[in-house]
Amino acid sequence: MSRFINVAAAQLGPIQRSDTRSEIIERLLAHLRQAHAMGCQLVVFPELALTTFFPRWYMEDPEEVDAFYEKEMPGPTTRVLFDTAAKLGIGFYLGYAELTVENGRAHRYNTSILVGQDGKIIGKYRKVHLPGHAEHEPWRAFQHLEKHYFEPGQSFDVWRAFGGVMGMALCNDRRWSETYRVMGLQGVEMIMLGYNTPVHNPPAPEHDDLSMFHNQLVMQAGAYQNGTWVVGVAKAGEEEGCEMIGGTCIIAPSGEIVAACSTKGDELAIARCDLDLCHSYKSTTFNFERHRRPEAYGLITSRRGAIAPADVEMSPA
Ligand code: ING
Repeated sequence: MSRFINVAAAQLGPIQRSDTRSEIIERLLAHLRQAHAMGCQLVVFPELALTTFFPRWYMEDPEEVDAFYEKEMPGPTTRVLFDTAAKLGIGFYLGYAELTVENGRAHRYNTSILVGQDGKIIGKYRKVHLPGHAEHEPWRAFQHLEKHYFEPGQSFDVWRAFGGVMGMALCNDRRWSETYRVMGLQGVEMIMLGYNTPVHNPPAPEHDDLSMFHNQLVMQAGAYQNGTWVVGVAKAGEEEGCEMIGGTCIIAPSGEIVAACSTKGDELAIARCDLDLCHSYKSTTFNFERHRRPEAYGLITSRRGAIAPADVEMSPA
C-alpha cells in the first residue's frame, strides 16, 4: 500500500519592510486554506516567511534588529497559524528568525519548524550553512549579513511524521551535498527547504544569469543522490529593491521536477507524493550500505577548506 502525502509548496511573493505581521499572516492563512481545499496534508512555506529578508541591511540598533525575530513560537501573531492547521488537519513547515534565551544569554537563529496536522510542533531546525559575511561591507549593492545576525545550527535531524521520514534545511544548505547526505544516512524520504535567494550575488556577478539553473541543479541532485523527495520554496520577487529568484518546485526521488510555480508571487505548487518511490533508489543505485566507502571519505569531515598538492598554483582565496 503506497504512502502518499499531498504536498503544497507555498511560494510567497516579496515581503516589504512596511508589511505588518498580520498582513503577512493573512497571506499564509490563505495558502493554508487553499491547500486544504486542494486536499493537501502538508504546506511548505519559505525561509524567513514572517519578515522581509532583513540581513540585506546593516543595522546597529538592537531594538530595530530584534523586531525581526520571534521571541516565542507560537506567539501572539502566529498562534492563528497553529489553530488553523489543527482545525483544517493540515501540517506546515515555516521558516522564521528565532530569538531564544538560554542560561540567561540571548541566541539568534535562522530557524524552521515542522508542525503536525494536530497543530503541534514536531521538530525544529536551525540553519547550519550561513552564507554571506559577518561585518558591514559597504561596497555591496546590498548586504548579506546572515553570519552577523544568526548563530549556526549544529545538526541535520529527521523526524517520523506524515507517514514517512521528514527532514528540514534552509536556503544555502541546499547548495552543500553534505546537507542531503547526512539526512540520507538517516533514511530521509522528504526534505523541506525554504529559501530567499537574490538574483545578484555581489561576490560573483558572473553567476547571476545561472541563479535559477543552480537553484534547480542542487536540489535535483540532492534528491536523486539520496533517493528522497525535495520541496524547495521561494520567497520571490522584488523585496526592498532586491530581486529574488522564484523556482519553487517539488522534486521526486528520481530528480525529476513534478510540480513548479511559474510566477514570482504568492502561488501554490501541489503534488501527490508517493513516499514509496524513495525505496526504488535507496534499495538499488543508492543502497548506501552496499555501495558507500566511508573509509575513503575521511577528508569530508577532517578538512574544512581545500588544500591542493604543493606543485599546483591555485588562484588566491
Ligand atoms: N541565500 C542565498 C542562497 O544560498 C546565496 C545566498 C546566493 C549564496 C547566491 C550563493 C549564491 O540561496 C540564503 N538566504 O542563503
